[in-house]
Amino acid sequence: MATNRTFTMLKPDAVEKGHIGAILEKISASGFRIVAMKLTQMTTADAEEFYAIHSERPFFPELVTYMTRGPIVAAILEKENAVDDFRALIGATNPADAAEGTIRKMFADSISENAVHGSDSDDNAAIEGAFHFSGRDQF
Ligand code: DGI
Repeated sequence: MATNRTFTMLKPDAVEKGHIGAILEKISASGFRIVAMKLTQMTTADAEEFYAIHSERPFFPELVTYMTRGPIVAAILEKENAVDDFRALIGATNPADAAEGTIRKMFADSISENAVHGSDSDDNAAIEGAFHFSGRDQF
């Protein structure tokens, strides 16, 4: 299976609760190599662009407010089958539906504050990684 990359954000709720270390530990222990990483805060324009696909959904204003209210950890991760394996590691969008041992089951409280993002395709991983990192920031 090919080595490829995915993009993740540890969202404001996870950072506020002090879960950065525990989540990164779980990501590393699951075999992902950190290719790029930073603590940053999204502007309203950033969040509206990043989540543009959801702009017509009723939860969109709440999503933008949540994602901009404090710092996030943005990172690019590398592993064989990275996109699918990382989606499996984080679990279902709604933590109530997430499997035991997944990051959302362990660290998220609700569908609207679900602790972590993971790209849903190789194409989106490349787009989302480039949204946050230039080529020279990727190792
Ligand atoms: O790829 P995911 O993050 O698992 O899910 P997604 O791309 O469908 O949605 C992006 C984010 O939008 C998700 O992590 C949380 C939020 N969201 C999605 N569906 C709902 C939602 N928030 C609320 N409040 N209600 C929803 O139905």
